[in-house]
Amino acid sequence: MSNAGDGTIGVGMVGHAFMGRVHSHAWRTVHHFFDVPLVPRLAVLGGRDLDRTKAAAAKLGWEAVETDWRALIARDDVQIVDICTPGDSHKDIALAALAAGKHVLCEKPLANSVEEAGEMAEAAAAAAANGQRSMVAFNYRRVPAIAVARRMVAEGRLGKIRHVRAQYLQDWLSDGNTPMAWRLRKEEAGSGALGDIGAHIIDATQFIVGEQLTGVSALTETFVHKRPIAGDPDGRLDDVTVDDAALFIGRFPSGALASYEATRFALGRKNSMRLEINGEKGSLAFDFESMNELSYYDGESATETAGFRRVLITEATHPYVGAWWPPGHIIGYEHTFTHEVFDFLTDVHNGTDPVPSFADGLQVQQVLGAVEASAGNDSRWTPVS
Ligand code: SOE
Repeated sequence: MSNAGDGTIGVGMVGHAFMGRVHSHAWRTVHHFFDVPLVPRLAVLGGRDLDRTKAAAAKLGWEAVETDWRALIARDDVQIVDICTPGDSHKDIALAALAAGKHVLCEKPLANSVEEAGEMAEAAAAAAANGQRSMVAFNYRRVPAIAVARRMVAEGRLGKIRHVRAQYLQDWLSDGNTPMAWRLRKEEAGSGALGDIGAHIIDATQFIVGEQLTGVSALTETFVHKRPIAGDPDGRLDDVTVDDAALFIGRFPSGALASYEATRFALGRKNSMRLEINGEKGSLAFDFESMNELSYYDGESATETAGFRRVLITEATHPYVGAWWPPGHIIGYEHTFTHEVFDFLTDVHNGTDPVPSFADGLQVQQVLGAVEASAGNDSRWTPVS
């Protein structure tokens, strides 16, 4: 479906903070590096404040602005609605966009609750029958090294999987004087580190091992309960109503055991998403802070010089890499979003359903819900339903 039969397709994006900026970069650049079947037009940027949205549109390359997302959705020059807002508006915007016949890309986590995610997944499935495509933006699936890890597990290079170990470590909230933000209010974000970055390691590990968690036991903690309101002349504090850290263990149907840690208080770790998979025949280790590298231990060739090998994932044969630079000329965080919109545009053109789907987003939401239920019930073992 393209808006004028000229091989282009109009995008309307709601939100222009961090995710809006990196999505804009992806929509702007994708057709310069990938053979996209549809060239995206950055038609409309949605934001609440007219002046700030106009300034963002000028900086990020959007043709027009709207201060009401309903007006953005109603426009004839918008075929794709890209949701880059806090989680409390994901459901309303996605349901309205699907009802209006648009394709939808929605940032993670899909929603702020299992119930909301369920409504979204149901609406997306119905819309798919009408040729509308939807995707939840778990961008780390499109890190080449993570795509290679999934391929190696699927090929049996690690054998039967025994352990899945994932930590997502940031430190931008370590200082108790860091002001309040929407990510710290339950009514806006749904949860704290758990939904913001825990969702990523849940999705990334399930993507790599090719199966889904059946149950969890969890701990969550809020270290700093009150934070200053930015710019408040009286120095007033506001309540933090989400978790600052979440630790949980889980089990996969194959019997593999899993451990997860998500925190924004790991002082010194900036965006360290660390994954390690241990199998009968080999192990893989990854750290997003060295996102072009994968460490591989081949148990089949264990000799006196055995050890983890550093594999640079920058060959043209590696997923997505061929579109960029020669071997060794590494890529970054923003490239994963370009990969994401390339795949989304390809699915929209081909009439195939993107992954991760809203149903995948719902399943991650169900894991998040089980973690919160367990943490609130003496860390009791809680099935993922
Ligand atoms: C903040 O923790 C954040 O911006 C997340 O919201 C993103 O999903 C992650 O990619 C980087 O860190």
